Order: sequence, then structure tokens, then C-alpha cells
Amino acid sequence: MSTAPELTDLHPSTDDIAGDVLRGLASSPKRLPSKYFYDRRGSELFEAITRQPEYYLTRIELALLAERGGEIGAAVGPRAHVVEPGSGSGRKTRLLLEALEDPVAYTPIDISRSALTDSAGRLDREFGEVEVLPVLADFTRPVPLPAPSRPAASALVFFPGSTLGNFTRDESVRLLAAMRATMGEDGAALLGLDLEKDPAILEAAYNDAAGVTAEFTLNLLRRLNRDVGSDFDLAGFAHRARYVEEEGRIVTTLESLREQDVTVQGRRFHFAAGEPMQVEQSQKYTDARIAALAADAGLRVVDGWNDARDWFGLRLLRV
Ligand code: AVJ
Repeated sequence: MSTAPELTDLHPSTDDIAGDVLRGLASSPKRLPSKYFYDRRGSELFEAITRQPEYYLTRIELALLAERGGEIGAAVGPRAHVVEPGSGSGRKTRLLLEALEDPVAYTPIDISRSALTDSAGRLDREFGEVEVLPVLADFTRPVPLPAPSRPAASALVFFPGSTLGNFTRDESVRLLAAMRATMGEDGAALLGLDLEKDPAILEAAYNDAAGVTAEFTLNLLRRLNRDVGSDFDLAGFAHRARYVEEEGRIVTTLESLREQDVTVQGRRFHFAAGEPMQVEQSQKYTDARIAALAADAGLRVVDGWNDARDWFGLRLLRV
């Protein structure tokens, strides 16, 4: 196909960054939403994280998609319409499409028009036989899927990267329920989930020796200074990521290195010396936790693939 893929615009409400930041700073303890990490520089820094020796997640997931593609393809079935909430870099999507038997269509869903056209264009050029049908929408709500010109046998929602782990449990259940509605009765969801393991391995993954993750975390403040006009002093905060064993998750904070005030749109917020501000959580999963989460969203785990060390898993969920 030579023309750009046709985009379906469901007119999602755009992010209220300023409102989200003001609410987060007004709450106690203070917090900032992790979805704002991913401006251009933040996305580049995340890509750099995935190349750090300590950050095993991406490498294992790519290997699972490459090495277990035959089994994954057989479990999903032929002529799937692949749906991807949040259009990523495309590496994983490419491996999935190669693993599937005669995939019919690919629908990235994103609220960013540029991210959407980028990933749609890339996939469209590479997979001539797969119809690319991007949808501009908020993927946390059910999305009516565009109909491919060749009917699909079922929809497959692809949510890799353990991105689900960045949401709270309630948000995760709502997100999975939205996916359930998007994929319909015959559909499935393929999730990539980071598994519980030795805390030292987890903490190393979020505190790489080269300091890329620290830079990624601090970039959030740089981004907010630019986009909401805050005056965070990047030298006044430090990246801290620790594993909270009782909750089975990495909690990342920016810790105020001294007593200081930050002004956001005319409102002043006080930080005590040592005060932590939560900026991200990365949930780690057990099979029991995944099963309970799926059940709460009206889904069940029907298949799964782990690496030999059980560090990372793919799970196939159905209604
Ligand atoms: C984007 C969800 C895969 O939580 O592991 C990586 C983001 N943060 N290092 C994760 C992240 C710090 C990442 N995901």
C-alpha cells in the first residue's frame, strides 16, 4: 500500500497535564503520574534503559516472542485482528505478527496522533498483507474496532512490556475490563508481565549502574517544567527505586534533597528535606496475582510462556 493508513478518530479527551500535576502535588504523600515520562527525550531514555544489562525485561520478552512464536500462534489461532493499546516502537509487534498465522489487521490505539501515525506507517510499510487500521482513542475505555476488509476470526489485544504494572490494581482491573470489551467474546489478550523474583535483581533493574533510569526519572521534572511551566530544580531531587516486598512492586520516588518550594501555575508546594514523591510503580506478578486480576475483569488465563528462569511471562487471557 502506498497511501498512509486511514485513521479512525474517536476524539479522545486529551491529557490534562497541569490538572494532574496540581492534584498530585496537593495529595499527601505527593505523587506525579508516570504516563508523563514519555515525551520525546523520555521515550529515548526508556529505549536506552531497555539496552542496560540490568534491565532484563525487554530482552526476555523479545526472546519469548521470537522463540515461542509457534506455540503463541497456535494458541491464538489464525486470521487475528491484532490490537495494541499505546503504540510502541514496533519491535515486539513485528515479532508477534510474524508468529501469528495469517494475521488480518493491526490496530494501534493511542491518544497521540503523531505516535499513532508513526507506528501505523511503520507497520504498514513492513507488512503489506496486514491491513493497518489505527484508532485515535483513549485505550482505558472500550474501543469499537474498525472492520478489516477481509473479516478477522478474532481480535487479539497485545499489551507487552509489563506496562500493566504501572497501573494501580483498580486501574488494572478497569483496563483489563476495557480490553475485554474491545476484544469481544471470541477475542483474547496477550500480556507481557514481569514476575516476582529476588529483590536484588529487581532493584538492580531499576537502578542501573550507568544511571540511565535515574536520568529517565528526573526527565519527568524537565518535561513538566517545559509543558506546565513548573520550576522543579532537577539538582534538588534524587531518583530512588526500591522493592516493596509486601506489595510485590518496585516503587520509584523522587526524593527532595533539601527543604524547598516548587511553584506550579502560581501555586506553591513545600517539600521537606528527604520527602519522597512517588512517580512510578512497577508491579511484579505471581500466577496467583495474575489469575485474581484476570478474574476481577471477567477474564481467565488460558495459556502462558515463561523464560527458563521464570523471570518474565507472557499470558494469554480469554473471556
Ligand atoms: C514501561 C512499564 C515497561 O515499569 O519496567 C523502566 C518503565 N521505569 N524503568 C517498567 C520503567 C523504569 C517500565 N515499563
